[in-house]
Amino acid sequence: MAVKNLPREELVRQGSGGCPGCPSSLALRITLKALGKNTVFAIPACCAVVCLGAYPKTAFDVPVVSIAFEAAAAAASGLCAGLKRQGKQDTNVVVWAGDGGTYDIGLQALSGAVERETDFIYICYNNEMYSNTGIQRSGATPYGAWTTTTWTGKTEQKKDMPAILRAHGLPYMATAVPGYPEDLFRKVRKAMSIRGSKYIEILAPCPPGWRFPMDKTVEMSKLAVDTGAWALYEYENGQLNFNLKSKSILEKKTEPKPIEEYLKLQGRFAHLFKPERNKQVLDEIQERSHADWERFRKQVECGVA
Ligand SMILES: Cc1ncc(C[n+]2csc(CCOP(=O)(O)OP(=O)(O)O)c2C)c(N)n1
Ligand code: SF4
Repeated sequence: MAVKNLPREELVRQGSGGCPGCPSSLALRITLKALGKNTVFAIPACCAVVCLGAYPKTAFDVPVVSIAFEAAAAAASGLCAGLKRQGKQDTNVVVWAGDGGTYDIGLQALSGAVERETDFIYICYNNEMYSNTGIQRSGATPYGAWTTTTWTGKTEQKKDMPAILRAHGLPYMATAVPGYPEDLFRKVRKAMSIRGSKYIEILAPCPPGWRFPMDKTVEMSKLAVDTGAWALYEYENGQLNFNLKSKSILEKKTEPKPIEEYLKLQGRFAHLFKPERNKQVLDEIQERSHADWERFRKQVECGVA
């Protein structure tokens, strides 16, 4: 579906407290266009709930359960049980959480809800840090990135959260970026058509946290895909299927752009370029990315995800 054909109805109202260029708010608008009004959200502590949902004003045009940081997926299980009891099984139960609430503090609840085969969609908008509380590192922060708790660059690699989810044997998972709204819309609609637990992870380039101009959010998310720093794919029936530019990178029809082109536009990696270029760390990041793609190729070849 082309962007111009997406539903006109806006379920994220004007006047939210999100920063200009907020990737979470942008992705949420697209996601809600796919979900429609028959939706209830469970949202843990994160930017989305603070910026869009603060009482007595709210930018959400659907009901939201604002829940403790660690408990969003458990709340979704409860919502599903309550709706089932009321005979309302056609309502979309959706968690919208940051990477802190997903990779770190909400992981146990998420794992439990998926194991219980809760019929919900869990969406992680991954801005690769705890932005709401002042840009601290999370389990999703990439190697080398500055945050207020990794002053000289993170020295550990990020978790492979999608692989952890796939290991739960869930029926559907997908990745997306705000820069390709049609792709995100289609994936949300697909998740809605499948029973059981679905997981979607959206890369969310955050201008204040990543230190780039606020009019570049869409561009940054597309550059993540073009450089292979972020892969667009779906996992269904035990198979991985790559989408858009990521498909041609996987099939070696397109060479990804050098990852430096993506990193050098983000102030959080400025220490890798100034006062001089840190060849060792930049090479490590590039090699790691190549290795990730080789692993994807093997997984697709062998049909093992
Ligand atoms: C148990 C608990 N610990 C810490 C906090 C403080 N806190 C609120 S939001 C937040 C950061 C959330 O990070 P993330 O989930 O990545 O979402 P983002 O802020 O990036 O949107 C933290 C640490 C809290 N509310 N509850
Ligand atoms: S800090 Fe980032 S994720 Fe949070 S509201 Fe601002 S742009 Fe959005």
